[in-house]
Amino acid sequence: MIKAAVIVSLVALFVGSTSGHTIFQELYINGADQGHNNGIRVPNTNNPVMDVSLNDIICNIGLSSSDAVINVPAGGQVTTEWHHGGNGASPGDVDDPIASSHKGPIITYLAKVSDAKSASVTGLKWFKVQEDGYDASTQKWAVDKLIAGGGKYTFTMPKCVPSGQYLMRHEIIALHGAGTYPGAQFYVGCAQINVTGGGSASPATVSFPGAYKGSDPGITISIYWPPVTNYTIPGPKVLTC
Ligand SMILES: *[C@@H]1O[C@H](CO)[C@@H](O)[C@H](O)[C@H]1NC(C)=O
Ligand SMILES: *[C@@H]1O[C@H](CO)[C@@H](O)[C@H](O)[C@H]1NC(C)=O
Ligand SMILES: [Cu+2]
Repeated sequence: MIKAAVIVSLVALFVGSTSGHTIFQELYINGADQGHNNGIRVPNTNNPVMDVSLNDIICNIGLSSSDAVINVPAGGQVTTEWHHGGNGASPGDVDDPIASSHKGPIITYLAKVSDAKSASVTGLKWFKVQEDGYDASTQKWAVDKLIAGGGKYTFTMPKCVPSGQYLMRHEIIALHGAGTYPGAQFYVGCAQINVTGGGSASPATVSFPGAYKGSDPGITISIYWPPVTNYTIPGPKVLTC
């Protein structure tokens, strides 16, 4: 009974928390800083998208433009950087880079485009190149790694991704209020990249909106009780080379 009471109060605390949002705002390629907001369609708000049926779910809303296209060697290390506000790290802000309540997966998709700096975000065909959900053995979510990294999260661009320009849709799904839909919070941004030295994969693709449903087990889920043992990351299978 005591356990149940604690869980109920924790749920109330987390669901009531509206601050602690986050924005994807910087890229590092093999450790090299590509510059603040450079080559990224950055949203003008740190509020989450909550309706998976809207175009907002593609790359977020109020997007900035950038003439930069970031070269990403296939097989290279891609580090993304997120912060609570739009201007980088805010020391002393307990909700930077994101509130610790905002547990959930980190997922990345690519869509082939002919000109990444000008491509429209609608009507694209996306494939998943990275996903990181929940590790029941360590009880850590992908977001816990992001927080431990001070807002930085690193993954490997699969070496078989064909060379060329892409929009890279990078996403955190915060599940603290996801017991009913709408409730999951989607933090999304899109980078403009140019994969170099790539391979010859031809992965199956999905559309946004369309790839996610409110009823997906990884989108409507209570992460507090019962304990999560088998979190299912939403969307298609990740590309393997
Ligand atoms: C993408 O990379 C290729 C190979 O290095 C280069 O020739 C091309 O100019 C690059 N395109 C952009 C938009 O940066
Ligand atoms: C976990 O597995 C159960 C039983 O197979 C399933 O009903 C549930 O939807 C799964 N949960 C997630 C989050 O995938
Ligand atoms: Cu939030």
